[in-house]
Amino acid sequence: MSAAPELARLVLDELLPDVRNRAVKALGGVEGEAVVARLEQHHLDLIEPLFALYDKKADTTAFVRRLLYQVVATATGRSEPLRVLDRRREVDPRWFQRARQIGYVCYVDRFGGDLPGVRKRLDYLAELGVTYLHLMPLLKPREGDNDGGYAVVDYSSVDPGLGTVADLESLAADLHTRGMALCIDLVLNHTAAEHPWAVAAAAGDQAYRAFYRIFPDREMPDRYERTLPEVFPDRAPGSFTHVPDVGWVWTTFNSFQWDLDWANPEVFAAMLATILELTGRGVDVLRLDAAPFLWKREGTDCQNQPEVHLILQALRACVAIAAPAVLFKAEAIVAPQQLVQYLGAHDRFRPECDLAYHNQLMVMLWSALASRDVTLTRHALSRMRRTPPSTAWVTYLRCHDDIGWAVADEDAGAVGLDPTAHRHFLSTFFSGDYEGSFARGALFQHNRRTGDSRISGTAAALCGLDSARATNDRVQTDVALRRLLTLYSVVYAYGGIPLLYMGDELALPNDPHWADDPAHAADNRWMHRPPMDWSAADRRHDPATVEGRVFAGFVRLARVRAGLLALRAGSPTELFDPGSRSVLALRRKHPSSGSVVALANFGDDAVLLPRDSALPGLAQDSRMVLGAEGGLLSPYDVTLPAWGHAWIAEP
Ligand code: OTU
Repeated sequence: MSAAPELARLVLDELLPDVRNRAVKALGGVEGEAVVARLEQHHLDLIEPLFALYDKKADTTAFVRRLLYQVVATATGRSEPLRVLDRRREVDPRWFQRARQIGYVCYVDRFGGDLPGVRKRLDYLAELGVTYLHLMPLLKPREGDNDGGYAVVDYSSVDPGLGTVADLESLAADLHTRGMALCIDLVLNHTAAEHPWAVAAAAGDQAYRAFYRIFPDREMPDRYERTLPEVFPDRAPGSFTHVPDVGWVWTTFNSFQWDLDWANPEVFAAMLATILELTGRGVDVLRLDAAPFLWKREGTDCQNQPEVHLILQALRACVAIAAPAVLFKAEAIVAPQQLVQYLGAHDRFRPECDLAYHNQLMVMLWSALASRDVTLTRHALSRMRRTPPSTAWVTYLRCHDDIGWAVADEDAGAVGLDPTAHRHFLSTFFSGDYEGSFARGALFQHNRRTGDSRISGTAAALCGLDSARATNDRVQTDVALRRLLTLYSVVYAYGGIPLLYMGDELALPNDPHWADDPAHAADNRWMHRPPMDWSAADRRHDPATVEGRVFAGFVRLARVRAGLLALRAGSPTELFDPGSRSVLALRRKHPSSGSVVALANFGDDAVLLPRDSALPGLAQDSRMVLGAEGGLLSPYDVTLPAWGHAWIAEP
């Protein structure tokens, strides 16, 4: 990268006067100068990675100049309401770390029918304290099976079944009026096979062939596949698809999802244009789908390559100049050591994504639930590298995907578990096949070669609610609900933006009709993507119902969380051992407001924690702010019921 600073200087010297002219002319002196300042602030974070990625392929100077003009044009063309958001968030760059941030994830059609329908449901979300709405893929997908929208044919249009671009803009504006942010998916790794770029490539257009990775024969695919894991071994084995008259196309996921070749600078430019366009629609957060897969290298698993991070850093810098209100969220469901890097936690910090899914927390919560033992959970989470204070996790329990058992061999080994056996136990337990298991999930993508499998099922079903309801067992129903809320109490306390997955607030069961749609029948992830049950939602204020109890639990979690400064993101979470194998204990500190301790019991029995030994250092007049008992904290001990939880706050 040695020549990059020199190049950066050149570019800046040449561009600055012109950018200043344009920006001041478009936005006036105050705002125009801010654009110039952003360019000065971020240009190195843009130029260095681009230089490292593309210098051998393109005239980097000309390429950078071209991109920067696009970026500046976006900045100067932003609407006034969006520039107000830019301004606010530049003044308050940690806005997304607030304790009052609560996320909600849903499918547009399954939640509200269409985008205008979602607008009508915002009061419902407000009841849950939601400040961040992640709408599942909504850009125009291919017809038929499109992997839940992750196979896009047109990044500039909204799926006509869901609405229009204007509807998206109106929804974003509504959300902003309510202080809510909008997150949407951006599928960066691949397009649909029917995307015009892919169609042109298939027709022989050389420029577009270079957008994808297409091989004339099996030689290279075979070489890559020696070290490539399969993502969908059942449904879409291998990582390449033979397309007649075209060749072998790299398709990491389904055969209709063609991987883009990010080694081609024109792919970078094209996706940047897409991103810049979306920032203009009022989108606040882009979920970068399948980020780890962007760069391929023979002899590796083709995930988390260093170039992936360079790409994200360069895109990040572009957006920081063009639309500083907008955040990136990494969807990198990878091992913990690799995961933190998406937040910029490399040996040297580099601004990268602002948010990333804490999939390790998610996996470790389920692991603790099945084993009634938090030793592995505590060990694995404590071992993670600290994340930069300017970033935040999104914490979650369930999402639309399967659960893959990302249990690191060294973590399992360190606590005396056989990693393969433990992963196998988790799959067997949550599929319900394990003797005495309360869970009712299903195996996803069982790999006959490696023996690995993942799990599908709603949170409620995995917590035992479906099995309890099937036998009308009131006691087990109660226990299942406690498990669900206790798991979520950790998600809400961990320090990040907690994401509530649509339907969990009503403990929705697995969708019994998931396979009825032929486009879904081969993919059992649809069992945990049930349509919103609005008649169940109508019972949410009735405490005599399951829905009423769960919903009230979530409302309470949100309300209490919002008042606890220590739960804001941006500072480390400390896990400690309160002297019980079944109790996960964590402490969050805030410099001015005192700490919060969150306790979650994963055991079948109540646990009594003597205050002196289990919770040392906690201020005498601390209060129980959340928990079965509520109210005052005994000076002597804390009792956690089976599957119960408690939050204790220092005054
Ligand atoms: C993502 O998931 C989406 O969340 C899935 O719904 C899509 O099917 C997929 O991309 C393709 O677009 O492997 O099993 O490390 O784990 O990107 C799901 C990230 C997946 C991958 C993740 C991927």
